[in-house]
Amino acid sequence: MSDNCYLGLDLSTQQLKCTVMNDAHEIVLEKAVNFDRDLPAYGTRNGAIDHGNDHVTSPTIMWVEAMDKLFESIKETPYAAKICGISGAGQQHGSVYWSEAGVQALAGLDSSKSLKEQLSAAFSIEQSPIWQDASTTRECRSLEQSVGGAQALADLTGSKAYERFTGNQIAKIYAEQKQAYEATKNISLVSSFIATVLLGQLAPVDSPEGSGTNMMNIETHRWQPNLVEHCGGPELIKKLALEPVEGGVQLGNIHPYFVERFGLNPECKVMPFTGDNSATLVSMNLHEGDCVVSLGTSDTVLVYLKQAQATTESHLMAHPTDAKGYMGMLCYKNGSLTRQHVRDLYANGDWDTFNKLLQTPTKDDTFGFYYWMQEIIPFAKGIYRFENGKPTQEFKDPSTNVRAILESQFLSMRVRLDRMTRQQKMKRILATGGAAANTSLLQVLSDVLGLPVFKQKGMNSASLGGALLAKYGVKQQNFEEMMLGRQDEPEKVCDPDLAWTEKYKSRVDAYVALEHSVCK
Ligand code: XUL
Repeated sequence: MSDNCYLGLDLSTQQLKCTVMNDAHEIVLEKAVNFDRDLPAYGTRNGAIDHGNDHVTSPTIMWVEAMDKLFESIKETPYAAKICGISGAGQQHGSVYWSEAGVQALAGLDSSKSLKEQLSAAFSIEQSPIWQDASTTRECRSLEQSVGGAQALADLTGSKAYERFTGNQIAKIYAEQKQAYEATKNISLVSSFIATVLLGQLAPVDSPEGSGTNMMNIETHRWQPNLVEHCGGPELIKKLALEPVEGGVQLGNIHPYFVERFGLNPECKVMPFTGDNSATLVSMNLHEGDCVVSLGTSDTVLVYLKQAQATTESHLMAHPTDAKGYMGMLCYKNGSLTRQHVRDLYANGDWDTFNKLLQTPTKDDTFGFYYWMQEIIPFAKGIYRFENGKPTQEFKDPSTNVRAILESQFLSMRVRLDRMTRQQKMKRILATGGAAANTSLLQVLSDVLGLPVFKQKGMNSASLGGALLAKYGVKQQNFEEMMLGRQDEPEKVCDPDLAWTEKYKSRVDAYVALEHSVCK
């Protein structure tokens, strides 16, 4: 076995993480820079800045400084010189705006200075809009209209128009910040931004990331000219500059800056970076009938589809290691932060108390909908409760909220998963993300979906997926062959109580009707 190592990075909402893996796929190093804790000067909360009116950003230069810090700490380990490939993931949809000066600074990086020192004037827009931004509804409707409606756009790009999707974010900047837009030489996504810094020149997005823009054709994996022009005028195609590429291609060697400053190997290859969700899919090496439920800042449900049809409530994205396949995805904004909010209000801010309260399922005619932040599916905001079938400000026993939020989140997954997979039978859930550490919560998930829940070792699935994509690119090998015999079997953590599953099944119609009523 060689001494080679592979580095996976994950620039997520709250931190920049890394996983270093060896050829036997053993994790030899994990590190993280947490934005709120380690870079407090930027004043982020959970990694983001909320400007009100659903406008949410992160300071781009904070991500640069996080790269300085992370590579400083990798340098101190025995692995820096052994890393022969780097790939990784970024929170999806977020965008980075490079100025002409920024592009030049990148090409001439000087290893005696930090990245932050050299890139502080590199961005024509200093705050990157991120996936939590929901301020582009007008742009969304306009884009859909331009092609004949929401379903038509979904058929073309894999998704109807969503506020956080990059094309709509760019369209808002194009309309409202003309000067800054004109001063923008190139636009990266969060994922391709890291690859760009590592290469010292613009890196393309990969096709799964292109699927998160509302501007890429989901069949050809190329930018769709009429959509690109609708979002950012005739000059946008020049700012995007490069067509999307497939996972596993080699983009080039790492910039000498990282060799001189952090001791990386000059032959280290950089592969395209992907989205955090597609990287998670890679780390789980999904088989037919597997469904990933990732419980993090956002909750997502991921499936591997060989054939698919776009719907207006789920996403169809290109698959990171199968250019002909798809990743089907549901994405909820009210994930862990909203569960924590309910824990703080009703369970003394304590997970043990929360878990004890979970032991009593709610009654048949009790439902809650917790759209603390503007939700994505359904597009709704606010908290709504129903007891004895009637709306109520608060449950008679307020601790009911604890069980109600989980039942509601998981019933939504159940209903949409059926529609997205066209009732194709799922066999098991692979749970990941921070909240997957809570087995009581996973039991509710298992009961509502009627499926056993499994977990893989290691919690940083997106950065592990990045390390696997790095190896995939270095070895230029078939992905499934590369994974043969190299993965620990996931461990079963819960079996569903099928009597409860039946009860939930009988509640689905009432749930759908009430959800519909609160979305009006
Ligand atoms: C997916 C999405 C979120 C982010 C979180 O469409 O918006 O899951 O990728 O990092």
